[in-house]
Amino acid sequence: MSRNEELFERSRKLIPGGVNSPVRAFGGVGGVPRFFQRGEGARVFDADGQAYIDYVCSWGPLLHGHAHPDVLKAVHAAVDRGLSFGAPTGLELEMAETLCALMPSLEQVRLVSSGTEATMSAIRLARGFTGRSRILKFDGCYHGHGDALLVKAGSGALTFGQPSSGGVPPEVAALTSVVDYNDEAAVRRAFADYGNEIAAVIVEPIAGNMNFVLPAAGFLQTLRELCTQHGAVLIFDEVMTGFRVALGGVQALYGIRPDLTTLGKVIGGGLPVAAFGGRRDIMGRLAPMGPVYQAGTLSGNPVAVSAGLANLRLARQDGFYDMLGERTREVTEGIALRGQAAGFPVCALSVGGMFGLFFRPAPPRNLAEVMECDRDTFNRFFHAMLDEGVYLAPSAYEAGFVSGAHGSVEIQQTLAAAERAFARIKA
Ligand code: KE4
Repeated sequence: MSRNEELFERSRKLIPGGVNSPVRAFGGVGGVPRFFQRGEGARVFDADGQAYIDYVCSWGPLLHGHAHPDVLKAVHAAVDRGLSFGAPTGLELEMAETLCALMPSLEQVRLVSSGTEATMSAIRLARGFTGRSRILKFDGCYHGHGDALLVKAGSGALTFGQPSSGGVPPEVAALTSVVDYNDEAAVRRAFADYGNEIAAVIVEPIAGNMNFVLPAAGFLQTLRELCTQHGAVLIFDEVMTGFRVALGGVQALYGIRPDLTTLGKVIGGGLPVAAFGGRRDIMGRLAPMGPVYQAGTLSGNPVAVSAGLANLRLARQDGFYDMLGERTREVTEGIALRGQAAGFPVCALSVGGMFGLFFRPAPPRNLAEVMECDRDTFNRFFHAMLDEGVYLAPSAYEAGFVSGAHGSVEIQQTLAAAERAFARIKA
């Protein structure tokens, strides 16, 4: 029995599914999850000492790879000054100044400890600000596990084929309307039918929880116009895309100004930092200034914020995103070409350091088209790549990530591994 199998067997006795987050259990791909014990640059090392080139990057945060010396140095310096104070620190101010400088739609921002907290708080704030209750979200988008948003969520729930979660009261789910991503007509109908009830529209402006789906031309602009017209709050959930696809996130790429934005992952550099922010008149309704309560013992934790600040400093280096986008395109398009050459209908799409690999002839435009991907072939490819020392996201419904530590050596090794993997699954 391998060490991974032994650890998994023991973990399942004490931790539901043996994991602390469902997608890690390999339920979507089968087999034994790898228990990692060390990460270094573009690589992770499992309990058996096996090395993998990592295309999950902790689901996005590790923009510069594992254990980047600048990030570790910042964390060590912070740790030596104490772990937490439950009081304001200058580091949180520095993080607020950095986020507001990099993302102009953020007039004010509040730090929290997870993307779920960020979206849950943004929803409550939008409801408090508008005095309305209805939320509009998109099928296949995942915004964390807050009750109001676990209605046809993507990511883990989709992977397990249960698009809505147990334990969410029907009364709560009834307040969340779900329409297809990129379906402008459906959004217009929703606003025509109950526009004056809608507190907020929340959207992944590039969807990364039903693999990787781009907004259709004009889609985000339409959301912006309809929200403005009906007094609804437009929330861009950039927990995954923020500082991942571009320095200013998707909102910078498409020139759309949301009313609120949620952030996470990259801004914590691998430690628990997330945030929500936006229009001052909306943020001003938050306690202690206004009636909408939101709080957190470890919000703005100085050690975690130090990691995030170091991560963002590295991201501001000239040309970083051009380089990252180029490398991501090279590796993902290279994999797709090798799949096509082996006779598989594989295609790839990427923006910045985030990508999708699809076992279908063309990139999907919504959840229904994502579900047409050949999941069985993906799963066989996933395991063949794992055997070749390449760690892809363990689900056909997740996006992948490249870091600044993925250099030409890692890219060439990945492409050679893909060639062998396609040959193996073809046989
Ligand atoms: P967390 O609560 O997991 O920090 O963030 C929730 C969240 C919110 N919004 C978006 C757009 C997200 O992608 C996420 C979390 N993403 C998943 C990856 N599909 C995290 C991985 C996991 O659930 O283990």
